[in-house]
Amino acid sequence: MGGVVAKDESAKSSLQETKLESKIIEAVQRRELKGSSMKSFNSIILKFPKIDESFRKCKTTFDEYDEDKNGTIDLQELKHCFRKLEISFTEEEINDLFQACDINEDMTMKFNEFIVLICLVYLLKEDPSDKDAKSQMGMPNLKATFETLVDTFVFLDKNKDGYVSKSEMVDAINETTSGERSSGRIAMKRFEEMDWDRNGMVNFKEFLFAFTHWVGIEDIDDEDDDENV
Ligand SMILES: [Ca+2]
Ligand SMILES: [Ca+2]
Ligand SMILES: [Ca+2]
Repeated sequence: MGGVVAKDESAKSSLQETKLESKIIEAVQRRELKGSSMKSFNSIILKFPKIDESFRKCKTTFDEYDEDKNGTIDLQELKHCFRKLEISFTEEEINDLFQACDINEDMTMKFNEFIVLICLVYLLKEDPSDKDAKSQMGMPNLKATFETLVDTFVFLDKNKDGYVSKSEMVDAINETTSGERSSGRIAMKRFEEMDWDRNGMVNFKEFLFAFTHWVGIEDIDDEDDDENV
């Protein structure tokens, strides 16, 4: 169904797979062939503070790319940043990526949107033959966190179709050792937070956004809340 391109951009539905979304699913499925080292959902929750820390370290880089220092990265600034880092994305790919990550549709990347975008770049540019680390976008620290996140997603997506379903989430919880069962309710709540459109499926992008939310990245620019209309 990936060939069906949305003609009406205003009627953006998460059920329609864009070209980019199909590519993301393919990349996730490639990773899924390698399996996951994750043992339980709880072991992931324990990593939240570390993930938070590594996200926060990227704020300096984010500010660097924010050329006009208005607190967000617009499409032009993002293109400069890709060019500067010699990341070989086409104009169209950058546009698609920008649109996909601009969750609040204000035509700019807030910090949490930028983090998700970088993680998607990591995923899409991952190429074993690519020895130079251009896809790291000047943020090598994020690499380990990105690996953890992919590993977690692979752990949850048991049937390897590129989506985490509600029943897969239940399975993941049931695999948790009995002493940790009480965390099951929390994990279910986590799932509902990830599944924005309530269609019972969570894709990798939704999953990444949920993480930035859980570890509190959105709070970073809370000082600018007044700007929200
Ligand atoms: Ca800016
Ligand atoms: Ca935005
Ligand atoms: Ca699945």
